Amino acid sequence: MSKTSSEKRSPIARLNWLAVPSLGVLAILAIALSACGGSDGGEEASAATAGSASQSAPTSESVKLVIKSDEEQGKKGADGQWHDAFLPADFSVEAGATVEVTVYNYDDMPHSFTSAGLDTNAKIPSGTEEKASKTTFTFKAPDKAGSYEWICAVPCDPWSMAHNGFMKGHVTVT
Ligand SMILES: [Cu+2]
Repeated sequence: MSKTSSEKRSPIARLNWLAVPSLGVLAILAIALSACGGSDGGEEASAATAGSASQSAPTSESVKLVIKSDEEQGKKGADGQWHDAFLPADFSVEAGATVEVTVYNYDDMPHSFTSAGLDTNAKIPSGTEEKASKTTFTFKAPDKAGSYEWICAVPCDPWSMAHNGFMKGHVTVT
């Protein structure tokens, strides 16, 4: 142990000196690194669909939803006011797919994603503006294409509960 601590700066200085003629190697490394960096974005994009790629037989897909309250300017209604909303409230899935839904709730009120047609009743606990609650649930998309309504069954923003695109919406099965 004492030998390591006795090592001083000279090895580092030597390394620097050695690095000068190997600029070509560094350039190649830089290119390789930037190539890796470039694929990062793609990696993230494919991560969302990784579930569908790995489970080949019945298709699976994932959907991410965010809930924001009126105070957090969730979504502006036709009445000109901000309202609680699922963002988005309407989305499409493939017929027969296993759909994994992840909901981030930034509202300090609980909500639900309830749909008889989709055989789903997911309770979504409250979160905070700083830290959303995260809820993941899965439903099987019907084999029959069409538009399936869901509602929030937890009493919340009355206007939102009465208007599509806020606390109710449609899942389009294609
Ligand atoms: Cu609600």
